[in-house]
Amino acid sequence: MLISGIAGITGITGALSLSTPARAARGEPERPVNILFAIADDWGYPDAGANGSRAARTPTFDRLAAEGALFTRAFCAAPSCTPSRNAILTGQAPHRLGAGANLWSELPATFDVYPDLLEQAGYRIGRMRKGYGPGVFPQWPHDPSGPDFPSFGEFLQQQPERAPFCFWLGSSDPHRPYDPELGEQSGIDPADVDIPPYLPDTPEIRADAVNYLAEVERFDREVGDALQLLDERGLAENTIVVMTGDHGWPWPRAKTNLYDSGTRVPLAIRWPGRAAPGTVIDRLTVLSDLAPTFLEAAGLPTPPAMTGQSLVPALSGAPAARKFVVLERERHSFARAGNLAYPVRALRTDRWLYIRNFFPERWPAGDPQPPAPDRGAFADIDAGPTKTQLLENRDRPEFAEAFQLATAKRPAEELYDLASDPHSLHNLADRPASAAVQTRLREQLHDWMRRTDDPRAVDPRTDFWDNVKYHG
Ligand SMILES: [Ca+2]
Repeated sequence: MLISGIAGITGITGALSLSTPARAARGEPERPVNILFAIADDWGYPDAGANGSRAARTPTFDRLAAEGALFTRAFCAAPSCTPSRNAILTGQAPHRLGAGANLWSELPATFDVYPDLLEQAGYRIGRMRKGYGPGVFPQWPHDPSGPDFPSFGEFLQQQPERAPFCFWLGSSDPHRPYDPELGEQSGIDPADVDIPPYLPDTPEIRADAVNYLAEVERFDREVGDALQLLDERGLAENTIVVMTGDHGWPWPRAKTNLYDSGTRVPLAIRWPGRAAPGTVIDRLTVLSDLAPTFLEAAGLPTPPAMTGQSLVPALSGAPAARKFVVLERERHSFARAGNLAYPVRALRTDRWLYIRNFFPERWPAGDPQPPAPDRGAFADIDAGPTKTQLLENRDRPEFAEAFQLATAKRPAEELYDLASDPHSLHNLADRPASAAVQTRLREQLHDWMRRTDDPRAVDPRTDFWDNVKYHG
């Protein structure tokens, strides 16, 4: 087993409360740790206290970071609910999951997901609220993230003493739409909100952001309640707690985009005895790394199909070995005539972001003309006050640039130097000074796509994901 170094817990009853080394010291067989996975819906990297936010108060996230490890370069595999969650569950890059790379799709039951693998190894599994998806799963006995429970507390009440558990705490916060009353009650000062340079800075957009941050804080409180349950039951020392979100915030040029605004996520992991308190990990990490991490924690091998890499070495202090992560997207919502996808791959290094847009003739945020009577314009941008204001004022000088950045067609290749341009506003592709790095990153991306059986490595303009059934 992989657990080591934790101080033995004494004076607490209940088999689950005993730390693994304490059992080992008494000659008893080591027992796997419990796993609590808390995932927000559309929570961007900047919006946590430990990540430097002035406006968001996230004492639970900050506590997990202080008592464990804070990951500063974690990314979702795809900035869209369904493929991001599928990558977490399967430990695989979305392009390997067939229809599962699209929003509102069907995940074929042929793919192994970590909750099932843990269940087969003796874990009890469960989930609350948003798990897999949105999508359908007719071949599965329950949601691929686990059977449904009303709350973590009710799941724990039924927990047998001697079995380990794996629970998916899936919040719907801070997904749109928002309740302005919650924002008002939060007391968050709109003046403390950091408006990124790809958006106009208006009172309406600040108010919209306050409502979003109020839901971030509600998620943080909910996870805080779960930590309290672990404390009360003496389970904290033997439970891995992971807190993250499925992709960036639901704003124009963020969610569904492969810029950091869409892909970079908060991630904290508390694992007593494994990650020293206050550890900061800048290793490039993708959320498909979690499945092999959970399996290794349970003493199980990583299935060869998983493209994710266990975080156990990084949590133990091993130096970063990974040079890049690959991010991707296929079809998000029904946003283009014919329900076409907007296929993109991106390679993210410590310094560079290289993006390949496979259909530069398509509109990245959706067609300007609604593709169907019940759809809006630019339908890959979530509806809300910010989108409304941006679209209604698109011709005014103070809105025009942000509107173009969010909606205009993009070249086949983009290249950004994140050291000087963290918001990816200045495309360096096809400039002589960056030609060498562009060529190197293009080749690294293609090589990774080929090695991981990405259909677009063979046929860059395949229509496979254009034709997958949309269940929304
Ligand atoms: Ca989401």
